[in-house]
Amino acid sequence: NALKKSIRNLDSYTHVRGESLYVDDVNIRQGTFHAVVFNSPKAHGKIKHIDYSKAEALEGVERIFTYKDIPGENQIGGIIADEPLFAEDEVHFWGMPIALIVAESEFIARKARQLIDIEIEDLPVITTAKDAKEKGSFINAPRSFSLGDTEKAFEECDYVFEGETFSNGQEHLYIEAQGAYAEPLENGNIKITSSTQGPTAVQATAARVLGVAMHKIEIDVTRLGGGFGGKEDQATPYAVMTALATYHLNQSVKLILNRHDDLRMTGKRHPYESSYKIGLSKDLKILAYQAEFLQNSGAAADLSPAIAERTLFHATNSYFIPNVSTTVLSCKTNLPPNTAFRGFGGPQGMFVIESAIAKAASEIGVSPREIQEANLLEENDEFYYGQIAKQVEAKNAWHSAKTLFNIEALEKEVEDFNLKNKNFKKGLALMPITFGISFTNTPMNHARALVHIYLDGSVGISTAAVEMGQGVNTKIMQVAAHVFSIPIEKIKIESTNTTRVANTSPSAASATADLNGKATLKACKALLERLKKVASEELNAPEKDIHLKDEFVYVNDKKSTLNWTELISKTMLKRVALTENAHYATPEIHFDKTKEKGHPFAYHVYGTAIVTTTVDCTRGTYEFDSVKIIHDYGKSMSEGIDLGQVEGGLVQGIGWMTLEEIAYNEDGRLLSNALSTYKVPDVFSVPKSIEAIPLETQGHEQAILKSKAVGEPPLMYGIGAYFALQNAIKAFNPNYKLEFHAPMTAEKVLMALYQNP
Ligand code: LUZ
Ligand code: MOS
Repeated sequence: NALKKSIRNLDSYTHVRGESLYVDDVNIRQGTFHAVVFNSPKAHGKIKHIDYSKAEALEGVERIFTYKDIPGENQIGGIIADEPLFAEDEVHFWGMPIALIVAESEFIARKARQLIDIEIEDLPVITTAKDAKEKGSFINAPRSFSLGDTEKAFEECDYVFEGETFSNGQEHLYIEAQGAYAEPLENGNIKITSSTQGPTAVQATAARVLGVAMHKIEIDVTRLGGGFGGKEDQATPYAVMTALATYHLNQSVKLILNRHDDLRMTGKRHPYESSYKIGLSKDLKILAYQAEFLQNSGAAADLSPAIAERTLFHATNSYFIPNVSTTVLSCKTNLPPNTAFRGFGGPQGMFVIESAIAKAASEIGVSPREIQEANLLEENDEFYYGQIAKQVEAKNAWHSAKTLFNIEALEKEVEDFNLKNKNFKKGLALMPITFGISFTNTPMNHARALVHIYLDGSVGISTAAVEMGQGVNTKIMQVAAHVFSIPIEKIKIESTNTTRVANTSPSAASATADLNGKATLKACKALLERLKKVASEELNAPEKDIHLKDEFVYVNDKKSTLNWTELISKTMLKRVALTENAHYATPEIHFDKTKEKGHPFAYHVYGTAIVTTTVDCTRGTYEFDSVKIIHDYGKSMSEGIDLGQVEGGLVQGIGWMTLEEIAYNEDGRLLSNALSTYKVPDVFSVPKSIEAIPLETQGHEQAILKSKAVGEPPLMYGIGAYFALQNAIKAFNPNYKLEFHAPMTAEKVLMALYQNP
């Protein structure tokens, strides 16, 4: 049974042996050049003069490419055409690409980079969203969603609270940095091996920049060493740069950013400065909620408008609120363009409502969880963007978590500990999540699969899915093994290649296994029908009685002598096609941007986490004792892979909320520019115990084999870590005034412990 729980990620064997192939492992052809990007040493300014002569004179330097060498458009912007590949007369962020140095080796290219003289006349630098708002610096027009009448509702509230929050950016820190390898084929065609989540975006942008037809550019992706959203849009420029050099030199060119360049040049999760107003009745019902989100978009649009939109979609998290009004402003600053990051703006929106609830609870003098519990979404509630909530599991997850993990006992443990201990305090928080599955941009929700059965009965599958460690290839293989009833060893998942599967959406939005899995399911089922017809002719039995099971043809429940391999060769002899290409588009979804209402999501994923922390009140350091999660996997088809996604997402969310601190100085220079100054979770900072128990549900028809999307939702459990820390601090320092300024680093915890003594 291909859907067994014990299925392993099919890459695990080559991963542990160090044999898995990444871009840097591609066999390069003789004479390949290596490239390094010359990028801006200032965040904002006019380029007065650049002197490349010393760099060009260095032995081993082949050529330096600038915007002047671009035969097509110097433009890589997707949603908005506002981002050049190479700067022309102005630079807009520290690290903005200006030129590509191509040399015999990376070492020489790097040395040449140091020999470039550049003179930049400084222009004013904006690094914060608030500053951008004050100066009227925006990417596009604001977006607003609303339901009911907030103004009127606030007047009827017993309690109204206002406040501000900040959540910082987050570095993707994929283990494999950005990189690409371009090679010239015949007739000016170019093949690019790219570490991208979006092969079609790379292909289309390369064609645009080179001024050639898309069919001249082929993109191939074997796997990524992590993406997390950082390679949805921002793998593109580096791939295009290698293609540009290959176009001119007719030779292969390889560009792999080193960590330092990657940290400095690429965008991150968007920092948000937000303000909220929340109104409640005496019985703790949230009657009105208003929020303004200032998104620090960076120097160009990138995916910011779509990310801003998802912030609005998730602004009410798991709660039903009858009167809501939210606005998001994408603020243009002089930081590298910020980009997709697991959760895609959703976590930023959810942090604000959780902060508002914590603030209200603290002011009213109740536990936040009373407010959370009183407002959980129910069946047929209306999300404030118009979708009617169906198969809602918010309360189910919440109450299951409370009972299964015995919340009373956990809370008593925390209380007892805090009574007995002076210098250590524990804190506990519950974090419910609700996350919408689908690209919010409806036209992106489709995928294709190309399935070949070879004449020996082995199977090769190509889809638009990019494997980035999330296990999507394993799931696709399971789908095919399930339909054909053959062992997974008979199936191979091919690289993701634009010549086999074209016009694809990026692997993103947690939707990759659903979209590509459904396309694979459709293709396999079509092939199965053909095979059954052949078997029915061979066995003289009606087609409806034919089944495939464990590599044999069955007539009703009776095993025939015809096995899978023989069936395939019979099919071949009858000249019946053993290849199928299928297209899948998510049904029923729609969204009207003029009204800001619709049904944008195929379904939602739910869950609840209970986070417990212990704070060392002398040092401000902390540990997470345990995270106990009830998660809505639907009917998981690959429990091990899904559990890995929950654990990884949780830890990444905890890192964002507590540990990872991106810092730019006033001049817009990245200070946290190495792993010595940017701290990510490690074995010492992961929770001492993580449990993630499946919620008993029926799954959802639009999820692949009812196995729900699992990529992004668990990240938001990490928000609970922030509030657990707040509660521990309050236990030590009752005068502490709650602050909502993430990440809650040890330094900030220490200051909070001794605030207002
Ligand atoms: N990418 C995108 C995403 O283009 N649209 C989305 O809605 C989305 N959501 C989550 C992650 N990436
Ligand atoms: Mo994404 S944040 O590339 O799903």
